[in-house]
Amino acid sequence: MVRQRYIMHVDMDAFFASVEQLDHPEYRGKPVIVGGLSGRGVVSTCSYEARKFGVHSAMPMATAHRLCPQAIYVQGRYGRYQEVSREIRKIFQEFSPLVEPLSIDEAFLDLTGMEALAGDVYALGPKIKQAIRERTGLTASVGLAPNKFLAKLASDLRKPDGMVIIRPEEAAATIAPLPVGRIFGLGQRSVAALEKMGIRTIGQLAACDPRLLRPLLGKNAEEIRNRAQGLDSRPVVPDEQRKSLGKENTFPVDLVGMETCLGALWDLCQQVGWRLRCAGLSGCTVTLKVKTGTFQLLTRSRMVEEPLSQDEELMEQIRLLARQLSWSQPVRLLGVSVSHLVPAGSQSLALDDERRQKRNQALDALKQRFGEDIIRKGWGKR
Ligand code: TTP
Ligand code: MG
Repeated sequence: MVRQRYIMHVDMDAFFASVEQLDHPEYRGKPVIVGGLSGRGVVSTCSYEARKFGVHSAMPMATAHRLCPQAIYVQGRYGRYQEVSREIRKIFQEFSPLVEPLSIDEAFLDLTGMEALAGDVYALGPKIKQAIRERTGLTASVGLAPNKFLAKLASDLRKPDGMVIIRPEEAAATIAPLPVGRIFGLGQRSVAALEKMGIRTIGQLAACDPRLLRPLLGKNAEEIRNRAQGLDSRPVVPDEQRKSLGKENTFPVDLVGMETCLGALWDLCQQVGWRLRCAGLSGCTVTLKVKTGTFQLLTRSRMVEEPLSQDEELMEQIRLLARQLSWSQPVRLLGVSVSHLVPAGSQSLALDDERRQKRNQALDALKQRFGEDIIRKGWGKR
């Protein structure tokens, strides 16, 4: 019998804006918009109060001003958000030794094996929300499901401050009525092509003959149909085990001009740099990925002599790569990734010690929470 997996996805609510409301009580309950305030800046995120006016991430600031002139506009304070992110990561690691951070404010946690120890694994959802609230003063939304796809979808269903469990037996019925656009990795163009064929919901896609999907979705057809059926066997992979580490963003509205794109790339560099440093890694190759509004895909890579992990170093390479491209077309997606990863610092032995120490600390925390038996019963047999 296949053992049931328990995957949790945790995502902070309106993260940057919530931190601003936390630090400035006078902002609470009001529309708060965080982002680049200079001429061509874009919105990083906004509070739920601002979302009612139609403001969203990656929107040009000028548009946000038009939609919600009364909002409080704040220049992002990345260092502060990283500080909070570090605290959240500590909490994640207290709940599972297998944590895959996706960005500064979200992660997958593999809780498989906890059933013998924690009793009801589903009770860990409210517990992690409570720990986050108590230790950071912020709210998170949590999804708990048998795989990554369903867990991420679940955490998004009742945002903000949501908690959604999708049990294996409920998965098909829960996702069937949702629009196909909810499937992560399915782009706008594929959604439009499916809609043209009358396939609007995930349920319709799940029931569709796979031969019909191949011409529309290409090599991803089978994977996407699996997702529509609620299936996803991808493991939770901690950053330390990755071959490359990156972040990309598809913008709700195409970005125009190199300056605007560089602003968005700086955001991405900070996120990638942060993940590298959290994982104790540096990288030797930097790659810039650009998808234009007409779906033309361009990538440029550079190797560096000294492995890097600092945001500014990463951005310097990205600037050099950006100069190799023409920015005459609108940009739909930007990505930054770093590969050929090596342990940060030249003293690899010292780092091994550090890793071992970190692992032992995580295990001690687990033992304290669930008793000495956790190691033997919990993670031995995966
Ligand atoms: P998200 O989790 O996508 O958004 P959010 O936390 O602000 O709101 P939600 O409640 O919907 O989860 O992103 C996390 C942070 O990353 C966000 O607070 C700001 C930053 N970010 C950008 O800087 N640019 C972007 O385009 C996006 C999507 C996020
Ligand atoms: Mg979030």
